[in-house]
Amino acid sequence: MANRVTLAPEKSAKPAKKSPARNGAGNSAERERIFYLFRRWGFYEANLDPLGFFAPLKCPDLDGLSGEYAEEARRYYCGTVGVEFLHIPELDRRNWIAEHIEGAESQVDQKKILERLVRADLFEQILQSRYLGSKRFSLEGNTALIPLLDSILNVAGDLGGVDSVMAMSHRGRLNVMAHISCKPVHEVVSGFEDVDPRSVLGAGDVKYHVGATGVYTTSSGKKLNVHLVSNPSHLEAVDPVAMGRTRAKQTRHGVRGPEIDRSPKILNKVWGITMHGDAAFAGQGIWAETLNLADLPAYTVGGSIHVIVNNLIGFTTRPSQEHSSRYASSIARRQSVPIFHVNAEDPDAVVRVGRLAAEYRAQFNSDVVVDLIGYRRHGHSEVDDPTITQPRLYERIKNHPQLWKIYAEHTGIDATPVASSVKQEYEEAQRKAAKLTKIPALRKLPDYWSPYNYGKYSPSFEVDTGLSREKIAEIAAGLVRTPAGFHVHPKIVKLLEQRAEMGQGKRPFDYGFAELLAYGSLVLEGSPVRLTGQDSQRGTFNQRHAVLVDNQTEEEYLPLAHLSPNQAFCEVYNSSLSEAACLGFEYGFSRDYPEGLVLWEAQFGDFVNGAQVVIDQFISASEDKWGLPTGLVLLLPHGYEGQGPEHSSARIERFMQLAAEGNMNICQPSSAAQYFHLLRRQARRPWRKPLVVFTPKSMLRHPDASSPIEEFERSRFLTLVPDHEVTDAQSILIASGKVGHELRAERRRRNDTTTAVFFLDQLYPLPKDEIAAAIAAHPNAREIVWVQEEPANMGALFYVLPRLERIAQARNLRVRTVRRSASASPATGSAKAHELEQKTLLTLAFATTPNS
Ligand SMILES: Cc1ncc(C[n+]2csc(CCOP(=O)(O)OP(=O)(O)O)c2C)c(N)n1
Repeated sequence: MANRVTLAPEKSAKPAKKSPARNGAGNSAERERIFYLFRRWGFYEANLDPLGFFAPLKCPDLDGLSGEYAEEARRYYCGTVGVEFLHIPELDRRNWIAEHIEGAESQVDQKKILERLVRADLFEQILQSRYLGSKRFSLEGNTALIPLLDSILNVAGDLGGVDSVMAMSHRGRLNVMAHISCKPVHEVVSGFEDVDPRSVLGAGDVKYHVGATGVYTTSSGKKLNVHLVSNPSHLEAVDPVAMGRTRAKQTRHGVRGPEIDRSPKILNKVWGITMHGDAAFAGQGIWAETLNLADLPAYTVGGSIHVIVNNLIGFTTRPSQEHSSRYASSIARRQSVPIFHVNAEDPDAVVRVGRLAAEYRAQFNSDVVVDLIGYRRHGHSEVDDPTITQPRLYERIKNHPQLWKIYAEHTGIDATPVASSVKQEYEEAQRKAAKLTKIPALRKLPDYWSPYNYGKYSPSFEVDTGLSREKIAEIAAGLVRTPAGFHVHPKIVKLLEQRAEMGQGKRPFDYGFAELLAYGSLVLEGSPVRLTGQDSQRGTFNQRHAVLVDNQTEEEYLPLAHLSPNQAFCEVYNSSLSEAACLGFEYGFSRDYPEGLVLWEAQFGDFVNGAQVVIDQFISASEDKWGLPTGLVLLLPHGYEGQGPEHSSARIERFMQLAAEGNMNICQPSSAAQYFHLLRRQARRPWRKPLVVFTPKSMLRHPDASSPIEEFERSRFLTLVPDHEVTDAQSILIASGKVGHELRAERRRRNDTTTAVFFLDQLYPLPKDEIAAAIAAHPNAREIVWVQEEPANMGALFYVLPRLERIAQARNLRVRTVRRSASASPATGSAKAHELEQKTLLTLAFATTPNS
């Protein structure tokens, strides 16, 4: 294998398009046999690595094949493009690819390609010379990415595209910002100047993580908004976020009242394009989870284009240490997705592959993978010395010319004029950046954000959330209505009867129906609702039944989508069995649907830790890092009920630890009506913050937590629920969630009239004034007791205690805490041990301290 790939000569002599099946007469069977083998195995022998280290693999099935047919097929399938597509079961898709690969080559604009390569390379070089020693994660070695994206966007624009949502990590990000997101070069470069550090103390992000939005103009003059999604360092975590944003933008284009149009016309308006490193593509689970969402009704975006910016290295690690497969892309083979491998030093082939990928996506609304194989000119970052670990590779790279020079020589186009004008232009941009005194503002949020506030809380955001009895009755009637001929399951017939009674005020509401009442009221008021989670349609605890299933046909019916022809849309989906990708997707959706109530539900609260990266990097911090708000809701079943260490805790402590600067609301509603008001508050307030809700399990239908209809008429969610049963308490117990009900039951059992029990329904921001006011209603109280089910090292204890102590100090009250002993695991595995522990908690809570 030569050290350097010689570019394939301009191939003009390919035969005209012909269907593989319709080809020739006499020897057609033999031709077809040979072509089949090359279609099946040819990619192994393709010449994909510009430096020749990743050599073609001799394939026994192709060994010894010669003659006219073999030569022709080899030209198509073993050149600088290798296609994996015979794992796709759909024949029309396979035929489409074969016809396009074996058809006449499309024209490319070589002058334009050269100009883009010059820009991509010189951009990096100017940064290298001006900011030596700064990290920029250069694209050099894979600069063909820029013409590749050009060709994808050109097709997108011609097919009606108006938006493209892009995700990528560090590598080449600045280059893409400048050349694809079309952020002015001096603004991109300004990141290196690091002006005005005081404006971002404790906040902001590094230059190669922030997002960029701009307008891209295609060759035919079409305009596309390009949104490069802000990205944390955690590789691939941004993928589901970009997909969720794509889906939300498509939904915006397709909403027709309660209906959403997902026809190809709408899907082609918004194009999701994700870029990946080869090591990350092969290794990161969140990416595998995201890919699996591609064709699911809850998540599909009508196909995304995935580009592996493959430099055959990950930091210092070789591919043979990164993945068990020959290609980094192989995980995509589990789905009906074609994979185009292309040598990044054949820019004409790269552009053609980009075009094919985009056309395929539009034709079949399918995902596509483009594996762009180049190299990495510098170390992992520019301050790393790669010769320590890859001396042979870097010896070769040292003498390897830049792509634009290779391409100029190959095409015979004189690159000197364009190179000198681009150089001048970028040097001028650098000088302009050096003179800036303020960080250029991120592009402003889209117009649909303008009715909403974020940032600091103001009491003026509060709105009444109660409903009149008539309204409740009307919504409830709609929620129990089924279409004529729909066969309702006998158990659900009973449930619907009970729900009808709730709506008429004849029986108290449980959580399940209170929740649906909230959603129903919102869609009627014009706020869309989207709820996803594992088994969320029925509800893990058999409590929700948002989606009804015909007992004979298994057809599904969502009453929430049929309340009125003028309502907003409602979607309730069972999700894939993923936490990270599914939560990331909903975060992305919420970013582009502020007017909607977007909820993600964990099956049990503890499973949320599978999505910890999304919580840490996006939900709790995106406003602080990137100025990007969200009103996403997390529903996390929580409560100590003797089900063992794994089904008890949604890890309240982790959310409390992430809480700062008013970045989210963390709540545990103590009754069905409180849950109803909380959900309505989240949607109706003109203020967007993430909301974490710890939801009940055994209390879902418990009479103590059920609410009479009057509770839905009252105006608002109470952050603290005071105690009206005991008027002059000596001891005040403060708890959140189920244990509060157990404390009140224990008080009844003891005929205790001296102990008040408050529910803290909002843990963060802590309602200090409300707590102080409720305490003041008990002037003879001697102590405040914080009671929690969680062990001492968990729950809200560490957060609440010092703040309660400050409130208590003002009244000279003692503060005690009652909780399980600190523990390495959240809960006991024995139901009996749990009972004993729970009894002890209650006993200790009522063990009032003697008069002091
Ligand atoms: C989840 C995660 N683990 C580890 C890292 C540290 N890290 C940053 S880049 C990198 C190598 C990535 O290699 P590859 O995906 O091939 O992209 P490249 O940098 O080569 O373009 C690693 C391990 C990270 N950013 N995220």
